[in-house]
Amino acid sequence: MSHPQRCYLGFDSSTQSLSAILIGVTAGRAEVLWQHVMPFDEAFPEFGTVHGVLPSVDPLVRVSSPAMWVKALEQMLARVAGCGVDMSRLCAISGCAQQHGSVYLGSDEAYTRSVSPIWMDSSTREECAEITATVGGAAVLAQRTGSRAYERFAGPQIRKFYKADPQAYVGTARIHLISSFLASQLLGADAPLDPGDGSGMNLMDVAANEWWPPAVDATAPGLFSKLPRIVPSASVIGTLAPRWQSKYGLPPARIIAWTGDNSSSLVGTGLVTDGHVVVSLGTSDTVAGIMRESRVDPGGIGHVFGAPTGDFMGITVFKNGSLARERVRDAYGLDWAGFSESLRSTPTGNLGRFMFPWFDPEITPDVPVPGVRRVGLEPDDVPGNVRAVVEAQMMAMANHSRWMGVGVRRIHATGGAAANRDVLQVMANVFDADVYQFPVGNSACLGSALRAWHADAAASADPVPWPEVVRDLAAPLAASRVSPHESAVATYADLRKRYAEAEGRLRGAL
Ligand code: XUL
Repeated sequence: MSHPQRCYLGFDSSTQSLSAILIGVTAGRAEVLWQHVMPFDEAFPEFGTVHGVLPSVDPLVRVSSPAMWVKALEQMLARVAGCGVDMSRLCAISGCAQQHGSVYLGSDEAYTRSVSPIWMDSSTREECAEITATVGGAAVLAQRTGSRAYERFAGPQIRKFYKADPQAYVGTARIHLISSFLASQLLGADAPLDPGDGSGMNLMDVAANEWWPPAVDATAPGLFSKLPRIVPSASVIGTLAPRWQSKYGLPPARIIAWTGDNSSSLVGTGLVTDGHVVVSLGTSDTVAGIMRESRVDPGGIGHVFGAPTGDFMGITVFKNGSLARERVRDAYGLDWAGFSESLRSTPTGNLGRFMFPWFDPEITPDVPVPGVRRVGLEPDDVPGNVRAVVEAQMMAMANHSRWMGVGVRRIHATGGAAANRDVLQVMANVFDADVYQFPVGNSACLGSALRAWHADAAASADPVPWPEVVRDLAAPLAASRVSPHESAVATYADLRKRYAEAEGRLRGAL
């Protein structure tokens, strides 16, 4: 193993696992030194999660365990300490987490709520309506906070908690997002939030990067004092707590503000300027890109979040991502090779047959009542259903990301399913864009390590420009390019319209 001058550690606390990546930087060149993934279900069975989520009788409720995330972080620190790299060179640590999840703490830092609602939760329809009405309508809320009210966003979730358990709410001194909660664990003190994650709350003024008082007041009484401070993404927020230094022999590394997984993924796929998009095929499927100015979606789909570069990011989020693909695969007893074979053996456009893979309530479009819908497709047609789920996801992503106004010529693909080139071929054909893969699969986690480097260099009065930070590890692999096929592009241009019409009809009938 080489001996880099400086090391940087990045974490990603996602829905299903905690990951860590350690990078080394020598004379401006970066390399990955070590990485590790801990899947929550297998590593921490005592918490009883399934795909990282606690079982719930109500299909709209999706919560997880903050105590599990802390345990994972501590175990990961132990692994980092024992990974064989000289840790005296560790200069800075950052991280990211699944967005929107909120953690509730008393003044003694004990949990005032043992569970955390996460991004998959859709149980706050009523609270969304109340907040929207109080601030003067969806357009006003979207204009200020970057999004109309969304059920998974922390603001509506906080309101629901306040209404359900006012006493516990009053006893709550601090409400963190998962990112700032885990950063606090590393600091051994209360950590601030960055705008990339703060913008996923329906509480922050996205242009000013400050809490927006009308939304804070509309959400719950006395909320302002319970919210963390907001600091720029590249802020040094302290050093690794003495407790971790002595327990694991780690140095007083700088802690850089944590962010949301989607903004971190922008860095981890080299998207530090506008003009391209990243499509992430993970537990959630997302389409995101950098925006120079905040342009809110007039249709009320999608969000404007803060970007790690200090710009804005446009993003559209789909709940039925990898778990929907897995459900189709499992329903027909396939493995991923069989899934790919089905894609290859079926015609582009699937003979005009559609699936709407709403296994869970969908975010985009807003589908509160789950249930898979098929148009012209028999449920027992194995390859037809495999093609249908992939085409549906790609057409929905292409249709519902048009509002960002980014002419998509090139897509940076990440997330587990981005390893599957048959899936990427459908993506290229539907979007009519070249699709690229990346050397490091976990772009959110890599983004954390790169953000740590970027912020540490800036704080050391030796700034490294973003294009240099992403050059070695987050550049698309030229040889991985998947290009669109002309005839398939024409087929999808027509099919996308028909898919959108069918989607509108189905939603109208809900
Ligand atoms: C973003 C969102 C998801 C989670 C997944 O708005 O809800 O992408 O961040 O971890």
